[in-house]
Amino acid sequence: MSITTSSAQQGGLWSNLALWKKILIGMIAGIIVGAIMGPDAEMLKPIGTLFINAIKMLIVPLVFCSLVVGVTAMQDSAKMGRMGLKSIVIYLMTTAVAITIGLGLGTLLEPGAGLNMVADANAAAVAKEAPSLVSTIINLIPKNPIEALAGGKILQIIVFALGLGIALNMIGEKGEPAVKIFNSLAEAMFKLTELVMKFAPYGIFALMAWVAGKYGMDVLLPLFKVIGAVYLGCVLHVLVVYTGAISFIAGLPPMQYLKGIINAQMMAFSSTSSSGTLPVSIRCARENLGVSKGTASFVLPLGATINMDGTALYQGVAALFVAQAFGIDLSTADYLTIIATATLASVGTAGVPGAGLIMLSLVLTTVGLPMEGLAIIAGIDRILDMARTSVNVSGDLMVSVLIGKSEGELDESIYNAHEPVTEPE
Ligand code: DAS
Repeated sequence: MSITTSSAQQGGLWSNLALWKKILIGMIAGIIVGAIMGPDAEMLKPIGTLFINAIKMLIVPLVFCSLVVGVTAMQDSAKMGRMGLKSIVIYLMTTAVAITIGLGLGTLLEPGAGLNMVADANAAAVAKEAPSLVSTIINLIPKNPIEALAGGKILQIIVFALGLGIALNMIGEKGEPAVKIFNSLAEAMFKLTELVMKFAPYGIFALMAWVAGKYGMDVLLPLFKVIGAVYLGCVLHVLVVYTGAISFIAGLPPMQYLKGIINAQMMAFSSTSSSGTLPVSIRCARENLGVSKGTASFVLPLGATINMDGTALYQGVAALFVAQAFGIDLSTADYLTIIATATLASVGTAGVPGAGLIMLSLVLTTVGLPMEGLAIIAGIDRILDMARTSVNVSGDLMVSVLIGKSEGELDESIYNAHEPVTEPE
């Protein structure tokens, strides 16, 4: 008699649950255990600290390698260069707008206000000298890139990676061996990120237990405010910025754009992966929006790699949530640093589930905000990732329409073939 066991029985229910479900269970279990244990839950914190340190371990190599790969992914032909340049200018502009919306909503809604959390003594004791704007700009260029890498000076690492990527493009064939190495290192770092995230449920369990034990249950309400702020920001960004660009820059009716991208948005929302949504994005661009094959197959993969408006917006909200939760006032230079870091770092965010959380640790590190805040956000990260990935993909498709239109590679008969959502009388 053959005994068949389901994969769940073979692997155990836990091992077959999706990671985000495990994280959610870890978060809820942590809150319950923390509520029961009270301050004694402090004993669980080291497990969470291990997870936070593992996340920190990823930042420098992941950002450096994925950025170099992102830049060298561009072709060097004149047309591709022109399209690449146009795409990147639009990407960076809409990303800066997105993070400004995030910071605006975070300031307006104050999701973290009243939490009065205290970070570790060593972190809280470091009095932040607000760097002047001039010194922030001067410090963008690393005097010693190795020291920048070793010291985790993120903005300097980003600038060096962008410069190295451009230089590798310019030396052509001679740069190919190095590009191959960076590609495999980037792949390895994505895999290591995946491995670290497997530990997330346990790390977040421990951190949420510590948080709930120390602060009580009133830590939950602010999380719902974070979700509300991110979702509101995402909807605003698509309905105002993207439809505005389609209407006023491409001169096209926006309803066809919104209708044409729905399938890609659904895929992005459920998969939380821009890269995983690419096949659907390319089909939407060509079959619904009339973008040519050449433009779609260049702009969309580039966008899935380096255009993450939803992620940048989320980082604005999350950074302010952490600052408010720990009662840390941010200076104007801090706000500008967050805008610069999140805009540039979104270039380094991989189009895979949860990548934005890793980038958030980068933004928090850059402005000296406590990493404990990351663990609180991590518990609801999947819910936030669904919205931000949908915006990331919507932005990629918007740019493909603008580039297609500007390069004369948009078939407006296909674009306008879509019946507008409200049938004309
Ligand atoms: N999930 C990422 C993406 O695929 C975005 C993120 O994690 O912020 O775009």
